[in-house]
Amino acid sequence: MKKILTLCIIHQDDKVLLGMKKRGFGVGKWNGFGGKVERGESIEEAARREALEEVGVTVHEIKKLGVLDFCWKGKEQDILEVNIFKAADFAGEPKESEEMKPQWFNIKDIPLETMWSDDKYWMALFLKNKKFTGKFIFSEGDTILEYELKEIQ
Ligand code: 8OG
Repeated sequence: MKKILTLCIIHQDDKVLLGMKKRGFGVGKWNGFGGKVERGESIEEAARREALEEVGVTVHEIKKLGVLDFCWKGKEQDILEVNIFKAADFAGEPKESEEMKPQWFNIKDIPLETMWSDDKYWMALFLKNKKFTGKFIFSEGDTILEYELKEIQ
């Protein structure tokens, strides 16, 4: 079974807005904002809704840069498809929610060691506005066993 999720990272000039996940899946990690696509909504609508719910901002133009599949060894049929968007402009003030505590990071200080372990593979492409697809297979937690990642046009 495949679950479709979104991830929206706000990137302005030399900084990105991330949130510390306070509960649930990925707790204790810095990440962009996102979650599951709900019935009846498009992937892009879900990305916008999640940004509003998790950090209180209305993102303006968003651009899909990446589509990554994740699964865990032994359960390869259960795939999380994460659609990664970039937003530059938004309305509202980022504010803490029950799920996320937001913070701006300079791009040279992105806390990759406290993010999902795959993020260090694709973050450079994301920051350069490159499009990419890939697949990561994890063992326990987020230890990467195998991966493929390619830039697309
Ligand atoms: O609704 P929930 O909080 O469970 O959504 C999970 C969020 O985490 C969603 O925004 C997608 C995102 N996410 C994964 N896997 C990975 C990953 O490997 N790296 C990053 N950066 N985000 C991920 O589900």
